[in-house]
Amino acid sequence: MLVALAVVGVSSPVGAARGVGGRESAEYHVSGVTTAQQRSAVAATGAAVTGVEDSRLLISATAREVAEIRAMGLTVAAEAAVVRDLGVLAANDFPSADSRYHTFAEMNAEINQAVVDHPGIITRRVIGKTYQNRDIVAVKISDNAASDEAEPEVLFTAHQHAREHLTVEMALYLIKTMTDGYATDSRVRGLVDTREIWVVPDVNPDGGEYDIATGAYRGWRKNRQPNAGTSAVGTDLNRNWNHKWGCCGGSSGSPSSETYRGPRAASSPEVTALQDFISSRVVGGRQQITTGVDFHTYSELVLWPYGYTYSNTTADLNSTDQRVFATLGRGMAARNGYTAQQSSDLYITDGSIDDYLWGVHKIYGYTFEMYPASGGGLSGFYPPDEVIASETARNKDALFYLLDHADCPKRSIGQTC
Ligand code: LU0
Ligand code: CA
Ligand code: CA
Ligand code: CA
Ligand code: ZN
Repeated sequence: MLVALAVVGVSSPVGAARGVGGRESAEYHVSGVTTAQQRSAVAATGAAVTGVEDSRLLISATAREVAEIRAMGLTVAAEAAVVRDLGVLAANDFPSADSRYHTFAEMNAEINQAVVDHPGIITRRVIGKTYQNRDIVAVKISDNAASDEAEPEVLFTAHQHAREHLTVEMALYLIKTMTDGYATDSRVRGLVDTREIWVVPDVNPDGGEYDIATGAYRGWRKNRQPNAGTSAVGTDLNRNWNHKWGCCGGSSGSPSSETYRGPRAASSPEVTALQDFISSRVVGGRQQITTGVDFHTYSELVLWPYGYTYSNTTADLNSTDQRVFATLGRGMAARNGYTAQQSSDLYITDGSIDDYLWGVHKIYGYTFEMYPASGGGLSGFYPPDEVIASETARNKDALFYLLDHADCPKRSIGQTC
């Protein structure tokens, strides 16, 4: 899938060893390279090795270097699109064993199909653009979806972290369940008729596509926004939100860190788009969104704010609020088998979405850390696609329980609204 990019330095590389952003080199892949000796020989031409796959090398090379590599008997082919940071955007796809995961294009196709199949109860809008100019898509599911009705609104977001691909599948499962189920499932119909359900299935498509661009997983976490004065790319979106940003040692000020918070709150276009969208749901002085879940992997946890402090309560999160958070959180965990806890019980974070949702908008926002419970470092981020169906459906009752309470979260502790 070719992705149109509005950033500078997009090349038209087919066959041409023409520079990107003033460079003499262009991007290629070399096939049939399996040994260290072969890789060294390629590198000895002066080509820069930018990625190693099973039997392919990704390189930046001049025309002369390409000719030398071909003279060794190796096959060299141009990559179809290149961004200025060398992130390869051609041939983006999951490894074939994981083909049930959705690429950004496949995700959009699925969303568009849901809109075609279920006019009236689902609408799609673009709420902003990523750094690399991809659409940040929000869908709304409700009866009379095109109208802003006086119904409690619920926000589901996924994929702030690039390598957490299972979360996109979670969002797509939710969309499918609420639309395909509308005609036949009375519980679904009851929720869709009485709530306005927002789903943002991919907050960080730049990072997600980058993670799969070489055909092997990169383990990427952040977005793909460059940082001034360094070659280190990316901001951790879940440290970039504008509440207690950078306050408390729960993020890094170093661009090379996986938890880099960015140069200022909401410095990333992705977080800015989401914050603006959430703020736009203040109608008549009242925030319409009452509850939400931001999906991550992994550890099988249900987390609630605050993340910036170990305190259970603060001046703006009183003991009643805390009881509601804990009760709904435990109620969800009882339904999906996760472990429920305050976010900071895991570790201190600052600038997270949940802290923003409560701190700024008084939205009961949760984080789900999905399957697996544990998984040995990076591999836990890449469960086989065989688990998608069970590990997304696993959350249905928990999410329905939250949706049930969206009109009055305090009902969970026996209070009226
Ligand atoms: O952002 C994160 O560090 C999350 C946990 C917080 C929401 C508390 N963990 S993750 O990055 O592994 N998904
Ligand atoms: Ca598989
Ligand atoms: Ca409605
Ligand atoms: Ca509304
Ligand atoms: Zn995450």
